[in-house]
Amino acid sequence: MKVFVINGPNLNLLGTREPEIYGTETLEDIADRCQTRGAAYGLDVVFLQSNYEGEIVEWIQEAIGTAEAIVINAAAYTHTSVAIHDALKSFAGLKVELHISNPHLRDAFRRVSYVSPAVDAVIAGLGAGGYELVISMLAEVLRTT
Ligand code: CA2
Repeated sequence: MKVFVINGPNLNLLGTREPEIYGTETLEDIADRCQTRGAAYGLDVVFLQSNYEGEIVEWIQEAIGTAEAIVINAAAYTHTSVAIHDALKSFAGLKVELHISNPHLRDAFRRVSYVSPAVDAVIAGLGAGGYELVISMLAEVLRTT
């Protein structure tokens, strides 16, 4: 079974700036941890990052018919993107919105999510470790449904 983990703009900078918010791990570290955790459950984790909204929409479309689940940290597009919302609505598998920080504890503009109404579950505020936790959770849900 395949899981797409899709990351939005600026997440390629993880581990280089703002460690007090986003921690010290790089996105590559997180990808490695997700793939190792996924492999332990027999899940093929496809880990992706783009700074471009259209590329993210295309990956969501690619997941249709290819993947059982999508984990998405749409980063700033979370708070703006109707295109990503619409693409997620077209994916019938399991969908989880993920944030490293808890956007509700931050700027007012981060309290709106266009992703949340299009997904099954939201995880936020658990740091980079949240990614691995979501992989384990998905493995469990996929095993039992
Ligand atoms: O907490 C999260 O995961 C966010 O999705 C991160 C986004 C932010 O716009 C969301 O409100 C919450 C920002 C990602 C930017 O990542 C950086 C990482 C290191 C240095 C600078 C930016």
